[in-house]
Amino acid sequence: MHWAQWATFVGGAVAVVMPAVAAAPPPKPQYTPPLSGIPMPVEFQVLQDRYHEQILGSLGTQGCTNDSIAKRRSWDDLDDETRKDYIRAVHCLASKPALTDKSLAPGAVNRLDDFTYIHINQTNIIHQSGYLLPWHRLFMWQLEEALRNECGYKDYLPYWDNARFSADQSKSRVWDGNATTSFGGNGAPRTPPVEGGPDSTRLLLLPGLAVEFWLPMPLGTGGGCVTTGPFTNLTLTLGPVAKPVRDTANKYGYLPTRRCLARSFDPGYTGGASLTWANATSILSSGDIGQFRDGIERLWHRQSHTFIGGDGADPFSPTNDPAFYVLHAQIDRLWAIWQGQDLQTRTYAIAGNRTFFGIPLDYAPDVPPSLATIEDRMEMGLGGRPLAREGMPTTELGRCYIYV
Ligand SMILES: [Cu+2]
Repeated sequence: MHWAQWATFVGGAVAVVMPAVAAAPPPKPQYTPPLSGIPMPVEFQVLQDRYHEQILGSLGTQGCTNDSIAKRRSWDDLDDETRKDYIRAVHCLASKPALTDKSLAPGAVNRLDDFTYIHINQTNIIHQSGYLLPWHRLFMWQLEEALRNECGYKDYLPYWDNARFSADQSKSRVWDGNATTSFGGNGAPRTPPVEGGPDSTRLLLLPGLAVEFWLPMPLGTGGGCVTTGPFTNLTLTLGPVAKPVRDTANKYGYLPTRRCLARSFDPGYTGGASLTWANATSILSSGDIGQFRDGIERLWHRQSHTFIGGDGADPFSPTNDPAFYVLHAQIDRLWAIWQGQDLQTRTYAIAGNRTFFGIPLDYAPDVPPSLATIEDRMEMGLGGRPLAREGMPTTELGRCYIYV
């Protein structure tokens, strides 16, 4: 694809003026500042441009091509019809029966719960490990396929461009609380109010590890049910899993616990100090996958979840919050841009242990830490057991998408 054509969909409404003289060099890609949020700085544009060039340059004339490649876009750049259609399709999955075996998870009621079940089941293997990126890439592709094939969604998985809204995340169309085109806003304040304010933390136990691991979680500014947007009546049944007490009766939250969707926005992760363009650019400048995976997990992924708080911040069942998928699409986008700086050496790069920080699991406490390889199998749920390397390219093995 010619840069001029490319820029028209990258920039949306951009009109690229063709040179008057046919022999003149093609115009440089035009980046149009968005209508909202902080424009993409030039350092990030350079990285994104190279990713686009590399991916498009790698495509052939069969399978995934320049014409067939899907564009995953910022939620803030979709039109309202597409946003409404996405939300409709999420509700559609929430209304279809779960496929997960009831004996595995009695609380799995609907198709969204199938995704939450396997995320809970794999949490200690797919976070702070080598599988973080390929597992979630496949996971979200499966969700995208379900939205499209089972519920008729026409577009592709959008992402929450949190860098663009680092000054105030609530200004993003993801969080503006609109009844049909957003994911809703903050949760209601806790009643009675907690001591210590939004910055104080409580410790949550992560079950399943051979050591006691308590995760500090800020209390945030909400904590109650989401009161705006299209998910105010969403009923959750799986989770919560990370709790302030040891819950031996419902260790992984597989038993039904009917409740609303809770959020607790954390002011510590909005207001310009984190989730910024500068931090994203810095993470993308990582020279190897070990540095990149550590950076994105420690400096981006965690902050994104903690900003949302509530159900979306439970490390096991954050998928209960439909915003999980736009959050992780942004993680996937940053990985794709990193890979796209050098597809040859970076597409299949992997670094990390086979479990959460290499900690043995409680059912196998004597297994020493070992390193993940791209030939390892990953559990995707409903019988899917692909190799890690099968979760790495974005334009092969049935996948065909690019982030714009
Ligand atoms: Cu996850």
